[in-house]
Amino acid sequence: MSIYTHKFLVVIAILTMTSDLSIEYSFPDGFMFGASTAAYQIEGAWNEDGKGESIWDRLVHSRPESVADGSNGDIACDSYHKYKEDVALIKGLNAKFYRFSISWTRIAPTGEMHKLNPKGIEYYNRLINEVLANNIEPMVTMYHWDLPQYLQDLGGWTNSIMANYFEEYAKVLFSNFGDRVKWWITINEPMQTCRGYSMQMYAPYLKLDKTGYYLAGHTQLLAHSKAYHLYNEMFRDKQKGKISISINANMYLSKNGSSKIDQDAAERANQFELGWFAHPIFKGDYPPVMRQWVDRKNKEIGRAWSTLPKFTEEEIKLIHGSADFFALNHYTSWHASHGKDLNPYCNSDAEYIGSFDDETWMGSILFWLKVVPEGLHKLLVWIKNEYNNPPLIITENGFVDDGRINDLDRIHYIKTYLNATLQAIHEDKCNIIGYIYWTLLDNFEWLDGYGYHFGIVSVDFNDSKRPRTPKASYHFFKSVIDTKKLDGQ
Ligand code: PNW
Repeated sequence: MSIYTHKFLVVIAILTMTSDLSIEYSFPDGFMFGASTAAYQIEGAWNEDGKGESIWDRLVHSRPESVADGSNGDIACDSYHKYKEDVALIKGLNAKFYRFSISWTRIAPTGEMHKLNPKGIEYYNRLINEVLANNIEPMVTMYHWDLPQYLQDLGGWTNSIMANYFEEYAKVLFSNFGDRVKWWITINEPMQTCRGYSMQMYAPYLKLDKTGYYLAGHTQLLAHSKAYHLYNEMFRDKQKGKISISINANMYLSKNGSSKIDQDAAERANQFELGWFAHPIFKGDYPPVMRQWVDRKNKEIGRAWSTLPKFTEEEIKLIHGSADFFALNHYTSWHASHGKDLNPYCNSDAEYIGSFDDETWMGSILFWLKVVPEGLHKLLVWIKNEYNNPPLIITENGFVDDGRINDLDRIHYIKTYLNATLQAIHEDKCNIIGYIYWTLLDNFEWLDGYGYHFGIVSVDFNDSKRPRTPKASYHFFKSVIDTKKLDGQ
């Protein structure tokens, strides 16, 4: 990027900061800013240095038509080779955190832990050391959707044995990297994993309806809690890190504000998404409304058992309390009203109709992503009240566009969502300790391919060198981190 382009973007970023926000709060001292990536979306080198085949490798190679532009992550941002540039970009932001994920099949090509791949371990050692050498804290996601294909052949997350495999994998990660990694996320967005088993939204691209959906969720909760307890028993005293699981959730707002039936529908939707994973961890067992409604739905169709599996008393205790902080991934809000919806995004067991037709909500190029910062504010207060105000890090939040460098809509999104965060901190005393933007780099956006970009840094995918160019939003985000304010004063 020429020096002129750079200056131009800085000017744009600063002009955009001129505040249209009514009250100007500051981020507290020690507030942790960062940016996030995921292995399959950026690394490339899909079969290099002994890496095994993951469910994403299998899907994109065997069914390329399942990805919008027929593309794949074989090369992606080539971060496997260019990781130092990625770390330098985090450094340039003055961010405290780099959240990235580890590719399970680099560590263990089949997922079997007695057959490790030393070169994979070396790669993450190099990456972690580079991060630390730049005074950045690594936050490591153990699983961001790239299950070893071999484990999928055993049934993947629908087989409860996966919890044992995950615990062994976690042990290898704690043993090899835990001396330097102090922030762990076991699983990224368990609900989205389940959508890969129920509605072909991701790999392994299965259509197992509610049975696969709830089973995959159940196993992931068990896997998460096993990793958490393993850390407590074998590593915590020495390594002194923190562990959580990144739970994603829309905020559902009642469509007809004061209508009780719609308010109940919105509350149900929140319990069926966020509560599905947060309730077992922060309160114990599945949300009562979820248990009741799913069991009743099964009865209605004459099934003698429930598709929502049951935890034993012992499992409930193990899962309860298995997070050191609340890790929230949040992008958008929807309206909910009572009724039956055919939209597969809306869980039909919960009987709510999801909509996003509010003309005051700015849209994006993805139908599901609307700009609703007040939804984040409400969600943060909902979490505070529901789970007794846990320390919370927003581990993902981001906006999608066509990849333009002068990304004013992204600046608007970040600014208004950070303003909502500041309101929750200062007006509602929500215990929010960090914000990690999704994502550092434009990358492989799963089944949407390369036409949809969330990055604050652009990557030229037509150039084999994959050059990176910071966008206006990068400069804007940096000035927020530097000043701790949204108005740049
Ligand atoms: C996240 N929704 O997924 C993932 O963690 C990222 O890997 C991904 O690139 C990013 O968001 C953008 O899609 C989500 O429908 C996908 O609300 C969909 C939703 C939320 C998160």
